Amino acid sequence: MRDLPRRSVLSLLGAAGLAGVSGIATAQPSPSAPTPGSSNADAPARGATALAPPPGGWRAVAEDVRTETRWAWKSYVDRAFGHDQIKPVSGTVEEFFVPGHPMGLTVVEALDTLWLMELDTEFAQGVAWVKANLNFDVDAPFQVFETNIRMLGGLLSAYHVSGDASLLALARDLGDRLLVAFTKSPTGIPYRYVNLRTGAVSSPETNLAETGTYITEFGSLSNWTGDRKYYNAAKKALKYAYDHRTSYDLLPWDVHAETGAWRNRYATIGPPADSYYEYLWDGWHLFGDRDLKAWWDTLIKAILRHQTDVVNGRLWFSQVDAFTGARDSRTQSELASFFGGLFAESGDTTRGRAYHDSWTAVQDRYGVLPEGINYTSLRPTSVGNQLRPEYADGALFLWLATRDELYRERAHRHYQQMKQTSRTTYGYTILTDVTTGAKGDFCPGYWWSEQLKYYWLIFGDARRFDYTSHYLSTEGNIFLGAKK
Ligand code: IFL
Repeated sequence: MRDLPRRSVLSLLGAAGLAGVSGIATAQPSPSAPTPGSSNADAPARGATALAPPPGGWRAVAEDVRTETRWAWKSYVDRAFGHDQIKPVSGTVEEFFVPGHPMGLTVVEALDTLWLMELDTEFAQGVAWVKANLNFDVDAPFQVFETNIRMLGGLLSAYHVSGDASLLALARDLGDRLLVAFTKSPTGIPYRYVNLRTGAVSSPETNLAETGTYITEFGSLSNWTGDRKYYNAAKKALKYAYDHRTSYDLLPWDVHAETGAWRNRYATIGPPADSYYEYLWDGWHLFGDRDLKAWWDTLIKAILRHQTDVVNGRLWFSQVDAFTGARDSRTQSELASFFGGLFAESGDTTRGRAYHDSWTAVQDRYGVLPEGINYTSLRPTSVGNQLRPEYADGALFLWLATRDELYRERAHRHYQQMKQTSRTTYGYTILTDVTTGAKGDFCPGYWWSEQLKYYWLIFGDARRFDYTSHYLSTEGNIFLGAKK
């Protein structure tokens, strides 16, 4: 494994399935994918949309994002400091991992965002809390996937931006405790839960995302500690699922960690599969591992061939039977909307744009994306919105790849809409119904790590972010590209 890959790669993604998508019927595949770890830094794409920036320019929008972050952080510190999540309507708290046992989730999720925004007092306050309080010797089962992307990822990104060795030591301690979920499994697919103190594992019934969303956290831990065991465990789990793909090169989304048997027949790009695919690309991007690139190429080609579904001129990806390729459902989870950005990162900005366009039609209709839709009618299948970042994530990575102002416009509308619908007494909250605007009382940890950061990077021309070489994890954690 190498620290910083330097190879150029060829895009193996064709334009299959795009014919008939509104405005891009003659779309061609992008001639080449970006060098891993890089993006097209300055050049706007040919055909980029000429849009006037808002009054005051994008910098003013970025400053507003920073002001909102500082305000929400103050409420969190005043009302909930050290608790996993604030309930911003009532000003009370909620734990995420273990009932009644705070792990400071919001602190850990927020750290690299605060640093990138140059909110140095707040960053120092968060790091001080972590050093004084965070302890993983807890006698309780922790969900391996969530603990990895949120806590391990948050500590690693805080280490990346600060170079503070005590944060890496905490990350290593946590990594060792999580690793047991992999090493105790006969297949190498991790159990869903591990007791962080005793190492007792539970819940072998798992899924694709919880099988394969580790390689960038575990790989960065390997790079920074010099111990390859974390990378190897994460790759083994990815490989097990890949090696057992169906004859259609598709992966059902549920699997058993002990037997390795698929637990259902169906393939989706949404949850609970989504970030398995994301981490194949990301592992190649970050570590230059050719196996991961080859697995990505095979699986994405099959997804494009069997799951592409163009309805009313819009690009979607249906749920299909992985053993026959037959369509099962025309619903789509909002969580899949980050794929627009993932396509762009992999060099396919045409398809990325088309998929982001599809979700833009949903945003235009409801203001805020519902958790799920039937894409033939665009009607919600689930009317809530858990303060989701995926559409802004897609906008950022499409903008990084093309520099088309269109994506800033879209991210700006997402931000404005969030301010209008989710801002409340002590921060930002989820919506229980996007069609009525009814609010819940809960601010998820990822809000601090994801959309605040995505907005800051897309509007801010951030001095501390390397726009030419960077990596953000599925949780938005930065493992490459902090400019100190
Ligand atoms: O934890 C977040 C992360 O982006 C992810 N899945 C869902 C969350 C945000 O919606 O991988």
